[in-house]
Amino acid sequence: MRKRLTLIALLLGTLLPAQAFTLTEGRECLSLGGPWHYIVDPMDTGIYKYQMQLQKPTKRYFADRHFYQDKTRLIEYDFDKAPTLQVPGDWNSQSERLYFYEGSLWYRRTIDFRPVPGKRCFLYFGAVNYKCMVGLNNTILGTHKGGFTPFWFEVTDVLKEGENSLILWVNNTRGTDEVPTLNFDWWNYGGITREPLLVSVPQTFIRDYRVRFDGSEIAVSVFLDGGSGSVTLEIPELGLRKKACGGKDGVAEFRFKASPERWSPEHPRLYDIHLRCGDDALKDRIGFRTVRAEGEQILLNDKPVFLRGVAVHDETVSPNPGRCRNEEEVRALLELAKDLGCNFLRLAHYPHSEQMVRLAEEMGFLLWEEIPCYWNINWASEETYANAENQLVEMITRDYNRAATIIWSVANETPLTSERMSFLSKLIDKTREMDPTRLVSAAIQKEKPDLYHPVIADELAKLTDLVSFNQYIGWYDGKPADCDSVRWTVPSGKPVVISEFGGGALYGNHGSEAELFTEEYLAEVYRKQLPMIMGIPGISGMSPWCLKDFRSPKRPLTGIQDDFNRKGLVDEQGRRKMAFFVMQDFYRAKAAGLSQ
Ligand code: GCB
Repeated sequence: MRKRLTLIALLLGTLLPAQAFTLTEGRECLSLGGPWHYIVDPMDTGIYKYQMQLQKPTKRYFADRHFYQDKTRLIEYDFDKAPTLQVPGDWNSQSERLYFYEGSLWYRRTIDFRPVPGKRCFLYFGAVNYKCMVGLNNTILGTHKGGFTPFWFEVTDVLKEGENSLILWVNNTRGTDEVPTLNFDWWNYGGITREPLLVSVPQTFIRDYRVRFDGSEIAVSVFLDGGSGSVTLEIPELGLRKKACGGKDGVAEFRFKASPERWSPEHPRLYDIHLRCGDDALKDRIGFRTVRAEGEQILLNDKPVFLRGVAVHDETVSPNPGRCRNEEEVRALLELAKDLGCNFLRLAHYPHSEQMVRLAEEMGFLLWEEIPCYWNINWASEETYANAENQLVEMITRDYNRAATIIWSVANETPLTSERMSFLSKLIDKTREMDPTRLVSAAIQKEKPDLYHPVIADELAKLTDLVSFNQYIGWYDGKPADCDSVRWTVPSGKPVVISEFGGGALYGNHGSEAELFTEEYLAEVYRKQLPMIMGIPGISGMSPWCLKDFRSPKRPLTGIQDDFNRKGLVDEQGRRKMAFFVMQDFYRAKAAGLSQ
């Protein structure tokens, strides 16, 4: 019984403690991207014996045995002959038979390895949706759950010279107690969706570092792994070169006065930073800025900023979209947002890739990053909380040094219950404990006493730095013209950000302004929404829903939706709808200081 329980815990995914691993220039990384053999396993045959008794995981598919090498033995799988999927990449967009697939799937590739004496090796995964168990040479390294954040395992003692077998059991089954839960409005793309790497580092290496800037002082903490030593920090363009010793805990601290040029959307200035400790050297690019909420304003570098935003899913611009796999695909999305006139992105509804965050920073977007506490997750469950917190910690840990990120968001459209309140207030506390330098938010909802007098009454807004809410007047509530008569009651004293508004239209579908899903209707939603939004006291920004039509199994209307949520300002191929130009005109005028 005990054995069974341990294995079940393993299958369900015990949580790895979130650890940082800075992966920038200077790291020796071997990409494990490319074709991986896969076996679809809806019944978990690779784990269970035929009467569903759990096998020791190492007894079944992790053993990587081959039928075709010796046909006198009954082995009913062989990865060598199995088809392949590209990694990184979701499985749904790569094979028609996996389009709707939710369940278990096995991945296997080999790694040809030549050990270098004195080096340590780590396997790093950018993201695997949703949970996985990782085996190397028939040793289970561990499990991870949460589909959007990175994790890693040390494999120094498991790798061997020559051919190594790396196997992942991945499962994207939705679950009541999971984060997100059973019901969400995007595609449940499964698989090894972000790049896996084999990373080699010296015995003692710089695991991570954190930079803080308060306007006059830069503080840097450097975290060493495998020992301690003297750390050198250089920011050549500031003429800075400093040394500090890592203490017993392996942390080296720096603190000095500096006046770097500030990072901002108009001037996304990044500085090279070099860190050295013994044989380990890291190079990164970082920006310096301050952000805070003061009264009803968001101050970036002490000046009020209006967030000209748009909400984005991590999905490619393509007739057959999937999760973004590389910089080019991320860039295609960001260029659309640039053309729209944005200085801000809401990265919805889960952590996007590090590539996305870094490119957005280079291109001058402020960012809202979010975890998938979406709609109605199991607020009463301690495990669900631990999972949500772990995803939050992994997200903050990964992106702590990104100047572009100004908002951490803990939830989207969650119900007003006391269990949810205590769950989210704990998450907010955790966010502030990890990072007191950024704003904390959550996308809440309006109360609906009557269409014309919506009230934002959610107590959660008392705990966050912003009052952010989603509203769909002109789509889910009333008609576009109703916006003219709406009077909002919104808590005062904090900046207000409209985290969603919009409606649906099929690109190229034209008709009257009264006909739903036409480009004309959607353009009218935007024309009516914008003056209404600008009349809300404290308004400091907005992120219309959303940049691009995205896949969702909740949108089956044949001939119009065909499995796409049609609320994009562009369609899945990037073709601009009329509403795009309404928004673009508004943002251009706003940027030029011509509108309110
Ligand atoms: C929302 C959700 C978003 C949905 C959107 C819609 O409020 O936050 O995830 O996709 O509405 O299209 O209904």
